[in-house]
Amino acid sequence: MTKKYSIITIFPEIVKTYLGCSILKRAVERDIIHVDLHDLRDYTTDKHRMVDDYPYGGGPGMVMKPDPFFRIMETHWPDRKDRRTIMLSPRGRSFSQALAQELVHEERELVFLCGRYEAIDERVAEHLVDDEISIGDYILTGGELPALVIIDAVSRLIPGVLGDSRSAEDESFSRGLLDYPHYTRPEMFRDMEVPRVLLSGNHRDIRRWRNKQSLKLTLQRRPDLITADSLSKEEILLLQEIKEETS
Ligand code: 9WO
Repeated sequence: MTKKYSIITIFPEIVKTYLGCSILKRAVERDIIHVDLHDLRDYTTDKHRMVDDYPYGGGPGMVMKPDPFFRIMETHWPDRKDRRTIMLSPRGRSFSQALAQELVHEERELVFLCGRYEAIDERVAEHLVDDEISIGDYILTGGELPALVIIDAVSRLIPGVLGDSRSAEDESFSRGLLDYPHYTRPEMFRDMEVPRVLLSGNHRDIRRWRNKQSLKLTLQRRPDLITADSLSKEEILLLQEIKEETS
């Protein structure tokens, strides 16, 4: 089944460019994903195709008008049950690998509303939107990049989008640890060597080394990711070793 996304934006070109490259391009060509782009200005009714207006109550900047959003939703998704409408917003719930997993299993079409200017009229969020999602605590100039971030993270979870052999790799992040260090040829670059164990051909030792490096990095950089119930017996032993080495 094709995964369907729709993006509502006043800058469809931004989105089109990214989706026309690399892995997502191939996924579109293979009908694994399908993306409809909608220019919000096509749903205005005035001759200047205005999508913004002054804020009631005053203040800086412009606010996106509700009418074009309501018109586009009524045109394409008259029935709410056919779509899950996502607004990209710094006040939304945080995007994460777990939310990407939830969205990849969503049966309904994913419809992304991308705002611009200072804000969108609150009645859009209240009446049209199922989820507000934030990709991080910063302000951008619009919701297009966050929509692409979400489509990217969700699409790579669909079987066949990446090489199939790579799908198992995701387990490491969904298990909640940082990735271990990677190396490729040459064995000696300038004066920098590849760790010997990776050249040993001993796959048990390699797995153990990688596991330990993952734990070490996670402990150093993201200790918040390590919780008592997230670790296996082997990992608890490795953690012990790391703590002894560094004390
Ligand atoms: C501007 C602003 C200024 C001061 C305090 C809070 C503020 N919020 C905004 C704002 O949301 N501006 C917008 C720009 C309006 C519509 C879309 N824009 C947006 C979306 N900027 N940043 C995002 C976003 C979305 C998801 N995850 C991170 C950022």
